[in-house]
Amino acid sequence: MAPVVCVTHRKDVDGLASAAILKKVKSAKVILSDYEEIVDQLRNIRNVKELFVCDLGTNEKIFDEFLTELSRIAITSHVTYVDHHPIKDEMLKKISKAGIEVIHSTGECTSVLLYLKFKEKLPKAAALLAAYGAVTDFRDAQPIARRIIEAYDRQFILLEATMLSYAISYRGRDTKFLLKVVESLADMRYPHEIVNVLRYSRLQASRMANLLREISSMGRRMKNFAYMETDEAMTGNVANFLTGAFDTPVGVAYRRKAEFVEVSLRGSESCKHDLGAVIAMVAGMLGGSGGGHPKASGAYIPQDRLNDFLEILDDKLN
Ligand SMILES: [Mn+2]
Repeated sequence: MAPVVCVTHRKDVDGLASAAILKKVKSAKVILSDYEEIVDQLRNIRNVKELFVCDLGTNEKIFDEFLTELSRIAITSHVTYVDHHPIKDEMLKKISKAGIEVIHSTGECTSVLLYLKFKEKLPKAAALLAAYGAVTDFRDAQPIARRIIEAYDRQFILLEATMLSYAISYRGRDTKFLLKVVESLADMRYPHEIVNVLRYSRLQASRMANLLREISSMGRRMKNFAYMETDEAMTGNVANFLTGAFDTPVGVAYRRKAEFVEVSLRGSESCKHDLGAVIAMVAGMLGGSGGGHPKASGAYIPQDRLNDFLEILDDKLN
């Protein structure tokens, strides 16, 4: 096992940019992860000098095992947990108490937090990595991210970050591609220069365009939100489109998987609810699990409770 390991969120630019920063500063070996994989992956980690866990919020369902594994690794290694997802104070305290270094803020995104920590050891261009993460995580108006972005051409950053985000959406399960992206970012290559990023981002753009055409005919409306079933992995985007197409404060998109449905919620500016808190409660009531941010959250709901889910959610969003 490599001396320094970084376990990071596979699904978005912030996670990959965080990994690239650690690859640059620490030559970290990168393990791509998500909420379903994380505990098993941590279980297999031993004999490392340092471990970084990045951009992976935890939830009630996995927290105990998550903490057990981090604590085990922390006995012999320096473990750092870097994240920006909302988390209960008591959970953060438990992580700290286990001897784990915690870098957490709900303001700035993970790549910005890591950039700040290692700024002295990074080339100047690494600020762009933090900027990409901030833009695609909607954290670009935060004070530090804003200052970083101001120093560059804003449109260049938006273009590069979005291109990367689209390519990742298109090939989100292609670990080989994602690791190549991390490596190239660590070499300070711009996203448009990375193999296949341009091509995949264009394909993703066509997919988005088709989806936009589809949404107004396939979406449905409850009293307090619009919803739609989709085969697309990008349920978050579909949820977002729904708020626009139906002019509702909340959009809900779901995708069927084995015995559950994967649900994404997105809130528009006019959404007055904390969607992370609402979905955690509703999912819990139905034997599923969920959580996230006030305007972007997600859940797993047992398939046979889908109709109940829609009804209860409509009620809670009233
Ligand atoms: Mn993030």
